[in-house]
Amino acid sequence: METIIRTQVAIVGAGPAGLFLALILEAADIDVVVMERRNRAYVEGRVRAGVLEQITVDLMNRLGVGACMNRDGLVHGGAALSHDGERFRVDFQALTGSTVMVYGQQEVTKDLYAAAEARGVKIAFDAEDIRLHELTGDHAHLTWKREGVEQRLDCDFIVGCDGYHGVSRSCIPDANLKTFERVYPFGWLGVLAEVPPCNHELIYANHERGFALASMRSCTRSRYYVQCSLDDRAEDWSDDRFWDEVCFRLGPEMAANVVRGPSFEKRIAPLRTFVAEPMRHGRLFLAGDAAHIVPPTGAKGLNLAVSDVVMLGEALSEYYAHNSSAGIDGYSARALERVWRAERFSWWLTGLTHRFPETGPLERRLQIAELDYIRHSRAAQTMLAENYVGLPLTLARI
Ligand code: RFL
Ligand code: PHB
Repeated sequence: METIIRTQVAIVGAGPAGLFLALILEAADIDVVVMERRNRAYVEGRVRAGVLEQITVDLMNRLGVGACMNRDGLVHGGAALSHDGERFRVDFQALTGSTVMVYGQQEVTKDLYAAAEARGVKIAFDAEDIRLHELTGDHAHLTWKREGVEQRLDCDFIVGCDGYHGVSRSCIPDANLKTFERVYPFGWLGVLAEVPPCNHELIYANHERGFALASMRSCTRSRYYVQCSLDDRAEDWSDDRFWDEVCFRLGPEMAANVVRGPSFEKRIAPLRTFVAEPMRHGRLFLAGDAAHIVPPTGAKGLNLAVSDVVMLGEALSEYYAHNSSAGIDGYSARALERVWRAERFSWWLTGLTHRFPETGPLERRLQIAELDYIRHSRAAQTMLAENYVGLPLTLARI
């Protein structure tokens, strides 16, 4: 038997993009239903991003979900870059007036779920085999199965917030979608450990043996990454091997500060640059990782998901409050302009800090020359800083 329900906006995917959008629309009195393939514990358990731009911090506060972040998050006014242990700091705050917030995506997700539950936002978990129908007509709807029973949701619009591997993007005919993709020839092995961080701010380290990143979740919990081969498996990396490699790549001075401890999460993530455009097809909009992926080097992924849904939230509010399609018609172009800037930054920072198969002695000396240039050029540091803290939602023009 089929169950039919109706809403104004159906959101596919209850990751950060889907949940932020649901809360934005709920605050504007727009009816939403969120469909999630997994269960809540699974989504809350995913360890991912750690750095929030000011636009994300502002949105959390505007939605009234910022209390834990304001209490537990760490405000960082800068970060360090290093090569072979030679380290220098880029002062974001002095260069741009802005800071970033170190607060885990896992915590953001928990805060969003708590608010969604308290505000009665409808989220259907364990929704199997979601399909999107009639995207270009006036009868857009979704179907899915729950415990074998087919369900149907009629709606005005569908927003695909279902990540890179989701179903939404694949519903757009090839002829209507242009994609750009680069898969990097290495991965990041990430570890979480209940030990104090080695430095009070993040360190992005270029080393002859490959990239390393020292990050954190709190004053007692560290997050480290090392560039690894795509053929590696996390099991190949004992904790000892991991700590030895982190210390080696950060250089002896920082290594002396690294506190080792048992890892409680160890995983390899692939790196990808990907953009699909446009981010709209008829009554379907794409937002977040469903439309674009950045390598994690610039900490942009989650923040880009946020800028998309802020723009889409404004556009849908305008549509419902003023019966105007101008915002939804302009959404894709507006979002993509910022997406491409962040793609460029993440691609550039990845190129500057990683070892590629083609990195020979010449390429490495060029990387070091560029790092030295950044170290001694206020203009170069400002470029890095303004991109790292996040470009404004409406891009400045000179
Ligand atoms: P998500 O988080 O992938 O959520 C998508 C949701 O959709 C569900 N889903 C479906 N639901 C229904 N039907 C289907 N067919 C579905 N298919 C999928 C999924 O179960 C899931 O719940 O995408 P979203 O919301 O767009 O959020 C994007 C961010 O999660 C992502 O960009 C960041 O994690 C990227 N990222 C970082 N971003 C930052 O801004 N700062 C960082 O410091 C940062 N570090 C990182 C990162 C990503 C990493 N990995 C693992 C790729 C570090 C790493 C290692
Ligand atoms: C993290 O803490 O997980 C993190 C921080 C900065 C990045 C990527 C990941 O660029």
